[in-house]
Amino acid sequence: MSGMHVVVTAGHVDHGKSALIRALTGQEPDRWAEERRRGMTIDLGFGWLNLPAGDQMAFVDVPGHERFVPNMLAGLGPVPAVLFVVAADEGWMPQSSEHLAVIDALGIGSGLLVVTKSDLADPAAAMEQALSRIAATSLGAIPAVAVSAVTGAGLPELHAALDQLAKDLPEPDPAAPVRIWIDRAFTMSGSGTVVTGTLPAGTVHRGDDLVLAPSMRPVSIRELQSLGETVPAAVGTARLALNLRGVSKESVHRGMALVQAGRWTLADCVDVRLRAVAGQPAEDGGSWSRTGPPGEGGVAGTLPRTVTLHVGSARCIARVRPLGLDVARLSLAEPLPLHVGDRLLLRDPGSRHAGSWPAVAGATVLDVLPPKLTRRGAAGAAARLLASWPEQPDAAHLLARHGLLRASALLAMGVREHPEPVTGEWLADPEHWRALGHQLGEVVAGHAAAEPLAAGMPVEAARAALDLPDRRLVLALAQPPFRISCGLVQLAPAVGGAAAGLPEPLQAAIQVLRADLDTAPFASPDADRLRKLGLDQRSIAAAVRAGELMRISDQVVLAPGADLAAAALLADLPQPFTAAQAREALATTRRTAIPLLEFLDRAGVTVRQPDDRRIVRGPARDPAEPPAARG
Ligand SMILES: Nc1nc2c(ncn2[C@@H]2O[C@H](COP(=O)(O)OP(=O)(O)OP(=O)(O)O)[C@@H](O)[C@H]2O)c(=O)[nH]1
Ligand SMILES: [Mg+2]
Repeated sequence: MSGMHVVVTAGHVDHGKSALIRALTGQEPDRWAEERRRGMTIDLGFGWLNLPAGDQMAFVDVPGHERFVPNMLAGLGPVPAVLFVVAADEGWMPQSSEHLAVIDALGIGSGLLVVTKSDLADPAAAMEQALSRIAATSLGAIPAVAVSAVTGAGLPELHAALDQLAKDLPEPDPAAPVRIWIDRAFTMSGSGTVVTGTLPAGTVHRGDDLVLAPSMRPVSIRELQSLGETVPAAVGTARLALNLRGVSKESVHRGMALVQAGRWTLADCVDVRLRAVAGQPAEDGGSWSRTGPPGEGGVAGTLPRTVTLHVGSARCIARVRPLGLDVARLSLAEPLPLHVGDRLLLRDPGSRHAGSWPAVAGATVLDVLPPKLTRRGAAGAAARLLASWPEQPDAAHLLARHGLLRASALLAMGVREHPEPVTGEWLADPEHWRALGHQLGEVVAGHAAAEPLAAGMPVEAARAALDLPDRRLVLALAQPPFRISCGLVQLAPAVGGAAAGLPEPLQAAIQVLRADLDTAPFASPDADRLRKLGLDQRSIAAAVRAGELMRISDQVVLAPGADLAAAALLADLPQPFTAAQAREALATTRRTAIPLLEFLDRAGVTVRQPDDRRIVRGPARDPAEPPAARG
């Protein structure tokens, strides 16, 4: 099925891109009479050939003239490999720089340099110059071939180089979600609306249902053509013409995309990492300095407030809100089907005047559904978090930011792998989930204190109090000591013992605390937590008397037996040990560690030495009788 590759041309106006495609394929990339009359490409052209090794290579030919930059961008956007063309007689020119900057911004990593018009001038100088410019970009070191479209010199070498390029191209995932950026839409008599585009990865079949972004109306593929042949299915990479059912020609145009339902997020706000782009040398006389190299100010500060955003064959206006040095939030004038990890091109729309070309920056999408930045300091916190993310965030990154996500939402963000759901299709960040469990304890105990006669807190009230999007999350959070009964979150009745004599709300609060201390035995609750659980000094004293809590100091209460557990852990430290070592061994803070050590000193379990270090005394160090086994 596969064995097709798609390559896009790039290079200065008149440098021989279209002539090269003509020479390679025998097909005419300049489809319009006007293009042929003016000897200049205006819109995208196409052609394809059979490679020596049997694969097929399709070409998208872009215009080099500055006036048609949007068409050039629509061509370069969706294609994974380039044929970079420089004419031997003219050498490197302004649009060479511009196209290279676009390639670098989009992160295109595969290609070939073709120095054309080798019949007019020695190609060596142009080749050397071009290769050194290209080396500094995402293309890196690429092979180069000199050709003449007129004499045919170099064409066999070019065929061989294209064959090698095809072999070196990464194999796209046939199971990847489908997104076809539309580059042409037209009607064909008898068959209705036809669109063309590049399928970079994934598989489409005749009869498949897709949705048309951004309207997200469903369309179905009536017929599928690839390189002029009707085919039952196509696997990326492929050039495709799709005959669509369910859509009129008027409602489809370049920049829209056919996407697989449920697999893409229609985003109108994205957080991105910005990158300055190579290949923008000052001697070319352009306005590149606006985005410049990444100086101390970062890229974000150098961008205009409003940019033109390009992705695939689409473009739209976006407002830029810098969050940090190289992280920004973009608000899109029109929504686009995006994934995290997508590469965007940002241009300064203000610099479109004669003699210069637009400043360019690259951006990588980090979040397609970024949370609102309402709290004070939220922008700075977002920038710090996002700065630590890789170019391709995974489920753990996104969950750390969003706390809770449905698996389907994560899939639509472009992330297939995810942890086990906490309930249904809900995924949770582990730390956030623990904090929610904590919070549930507080609201349920608070409810019990406020309404001592109630049998429990209604699940819906708990959901609202925790601001959870689904009541099933409350059910999943209600682990022991909680339980759900008759739509109420209840604390399981205390298991007999001394606590049974305590008032119910106090029992409830103690159970919550003890559940906390079961998982983190030396994380003593702070004043705020005690207050939220409705525990004042009197009720704590009652709990201590009942043997439910252990008072270590005025500020520190732990579960009974915490002192012995601490002694056991401290006995395993190299003796003597410092307070900091003790704090670490107990996984707690100074607020708890110091009073606990002083408590142990007073109890004679530890001995404080003149240098402030301590040793665990006597039997605690006897391996035959570990202290944990006592009491
Ligand atoms: N002598 C010579 N002329 C060439 C060669 N390749 C292209 N040309 C001529 O250069 C001119 C421009 O060629 P095109 O192929 O239209 O250039 P292009 O890069 O497609 O130009 P745009 O699409 O407008 O950016 C035409 O007159 C071609 O005949 C070559 O190898 N040798
Ligand atoms: Mg051309």
